[in-house]
Amino acid sequence: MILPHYMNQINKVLVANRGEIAIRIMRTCRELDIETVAVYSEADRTSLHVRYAHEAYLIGKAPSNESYLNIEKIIEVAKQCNADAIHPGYGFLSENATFAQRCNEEGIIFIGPSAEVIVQMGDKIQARDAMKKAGIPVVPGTEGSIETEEEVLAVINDIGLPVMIKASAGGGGKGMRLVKDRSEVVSAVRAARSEAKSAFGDDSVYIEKYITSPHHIEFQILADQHGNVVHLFERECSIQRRHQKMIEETPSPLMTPELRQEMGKSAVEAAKAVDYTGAGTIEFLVDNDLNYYFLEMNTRLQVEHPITERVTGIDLVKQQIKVAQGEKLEFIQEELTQKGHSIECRIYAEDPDNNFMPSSGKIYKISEPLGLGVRTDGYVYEGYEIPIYYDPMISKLIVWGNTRDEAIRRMRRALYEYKITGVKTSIKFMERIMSNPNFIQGNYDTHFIEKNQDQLLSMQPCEDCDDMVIIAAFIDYLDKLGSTKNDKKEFTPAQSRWKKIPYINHF
Ligand code: MV4
Repeated sequence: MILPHYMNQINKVLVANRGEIAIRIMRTCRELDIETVAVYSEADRTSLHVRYAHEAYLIGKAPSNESYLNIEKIIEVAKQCNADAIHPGYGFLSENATFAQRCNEEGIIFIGPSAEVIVQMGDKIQARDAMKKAGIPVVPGTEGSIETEEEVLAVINDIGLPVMIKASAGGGGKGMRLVKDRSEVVSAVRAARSEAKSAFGDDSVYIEKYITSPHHIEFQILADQHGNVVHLFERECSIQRRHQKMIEETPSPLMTPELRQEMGKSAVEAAKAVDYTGAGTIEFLVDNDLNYYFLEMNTRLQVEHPITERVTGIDLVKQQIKVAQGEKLEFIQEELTQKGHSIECRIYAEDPDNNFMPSSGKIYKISEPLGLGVRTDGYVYEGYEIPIYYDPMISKLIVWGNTRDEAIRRMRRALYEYKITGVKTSIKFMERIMSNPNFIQGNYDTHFIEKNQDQLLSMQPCEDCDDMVIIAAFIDYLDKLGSTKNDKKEFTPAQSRWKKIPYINHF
């Protein structure tokens, strides 16, 4: 397509990331006839994103601060290979304002929002104040940061206990302390401050009323450079463990059409209030009475974006690229609908039966699910050794169904088909969640994993049966191979007793 002169056509994108998201971004680039450039660390020489890209450049040693976080090295590669734009993916430099700024200075399009809005939303106190000014509901609490113990006690007099002390530079649960009693104030503030200081180099903190058992519901938004903003509905992200999301779904089982409309309107207003551009997410806490409160804004493409893509039919990476090169959004709010139901399970290389310990090693066999309504976004292959340096998430399994019930059944079927040997994975833990009565009823909040841990962590005696069946079949296959010269010996399929035993995931 030929763009008007004032727009910058993107012809080559450098993807400043690795793993599944690097490949996810490059897939859309290929569909748009955009050339792709991979960067990789010494630990990623054999990674799939390197092979998938049109060009690939080594940028440093395995630790991310010597490679995927090396701003100047990445900019240097982008200039050398004439990339028009950089897509940062999620994590690494995706919410780094300095990086966005450096791209601008070098005339490289940063596929994301402005450096200014990254700074503003990265500071939770500033974000909160901006949203409050714009009339978006925020959790009752302080305006600005708090300095003294007296200030904290005065706020507690005002809003009551319990409260949360939160780091302004925080997010994802770091630098956060719950205060249930006035006697805990001093130690909680001190702990939050020192954690924030060492993690972010900024020890400012603020206070919010503690919302008991909230839902974490976020809205996807898209904004162009011409003032148009739409939302692409919600994602229910309450199923998490230690601030690590495990399962996301859309629509949220908690949502009503009225609440969706109201929260969607708030999400669009939030984006407009800060002149946001690109794809972003407005996170809300929703309490049991369906009151909702702005929590944080994520200024990046998120891990869980595929479920939104599946129900809206919109390629979010394609839209990011289009608005980054100055195009107008090609749809209005009224044209967007949610069709059916989508669920994502994050597959981690970790052992759910050993306190979710990361499980590194070589992938021996992998067989991914296929069939109607199934998508996997991954990057590992047989023989690949998962590096210890990065996130243990190895793939995302995304399903779609006409109804929530159909989506859950399809997810159970797809998890059953998913076979990975060589490393431990969270697949069987996901199977248990998909069979949990509370999950099936849509009856869950951010405390789901703790509340259901007895059922979720109990080892089902027959869960390993499928592995046994595979081993039996493999032995049988070897036996068959060894007897090919003897044509008379017939191949008899392995008979499994284990298959006859009913177990939780037999449906
Ligand atoms: C809260 C909260 C309750 N009340 N704030 C955790 C991550 C950080 N981004 C904000 N978090 C929370 N903030 C108030 N005022 C409960 C949480 C929280 C949580 C939020 C979203 C998803 C999972 C969570 C798990 C525990 C606590």
